Amino acid sequence: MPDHDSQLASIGFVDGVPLPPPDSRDVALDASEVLAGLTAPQKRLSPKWFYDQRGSELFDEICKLAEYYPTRTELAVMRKHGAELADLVGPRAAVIEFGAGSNTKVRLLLDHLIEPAAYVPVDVSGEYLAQQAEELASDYPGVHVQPVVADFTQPFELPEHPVTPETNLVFFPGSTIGNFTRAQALELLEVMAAEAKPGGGLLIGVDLRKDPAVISAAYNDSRGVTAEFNLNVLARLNRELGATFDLERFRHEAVYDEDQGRIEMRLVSTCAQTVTIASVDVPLEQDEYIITEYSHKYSIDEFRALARRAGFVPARTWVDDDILFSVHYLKVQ
Ligand code: AVJ
Repeated sequence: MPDHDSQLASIGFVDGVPLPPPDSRDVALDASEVLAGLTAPQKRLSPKWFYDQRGSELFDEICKLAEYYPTRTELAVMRKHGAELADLVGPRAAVIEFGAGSNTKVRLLLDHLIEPAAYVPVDVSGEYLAQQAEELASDYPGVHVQPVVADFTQPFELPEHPVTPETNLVFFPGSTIGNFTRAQALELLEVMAAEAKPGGGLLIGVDLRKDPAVISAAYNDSRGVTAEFNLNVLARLNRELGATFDLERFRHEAVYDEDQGRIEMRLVSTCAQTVTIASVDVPLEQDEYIITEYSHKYSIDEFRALARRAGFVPARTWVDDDILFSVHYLKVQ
């Protein structure tokens, strides 16, 4: 039974004083999922656990790095082609965002769309979702904002709207699709096609295959922010699960596999050691690593072919002048 203070804290108040708004899209740690990953033959941790308060701040720092091109390039592409996109989508769309990400991107989208009818952010993190939704609702009074707390990798029910939208536009920016393997990405695209419904569409940001040196630099920045972001997940396991990771005994590594078209982020054990997590001893050999994230890269044709298999018809793809990043608009017929 939670005490009075923690009950209040969970609804955003301590001693009657409102807590500062959460600025992390925190996904709670699941001890059994953590342990399953760390006791598997190839040790792994899910990238969804990166984004505690500190991790979210570090990710914002990453987005400002000279070497990390995806965020600013995607925004520039959306800004440049927003009017054309709005014409293609048509009026009174319901925007269904998979994951409540940065408000900046959905604002840019809503600013371009013709009389957008609704905004439905879907995320597992209810608190962050509610805060983002509230901000948007007050700035876009004409848009019916209705957050849905759900795991978007599984089919979910769309809410009823007071105004029937003309069309559904699923929105999945940021190349978050890259976190999923190609097989998982296909499944997720199938869920998106089902949510968009015939006549609807998908607007998705996808990082492109390119010179491996450019990709490597984006995940091995000279200031070491990505390394700190990666290592931060261990600090979080220590704090929240009482784990005994010594951050000095792990180093960040990000390797680009050109054949697979993906970055593999790792935490490498610099010596033979044993870490305890929730009373379970986990031995690590020297140079053994934990995979913390995949970031898949696609060619334009490769992504379109994958989307076709999920039931989409590619309508338009926009890229920047340097062909670093792609934004696809795909339709369900
Ligand atoms: C948020 C998954 C798109 O893969 O580039 C950035 C996360 N990890 N630097 C990416 C990330 C390390 C990012 N995504």
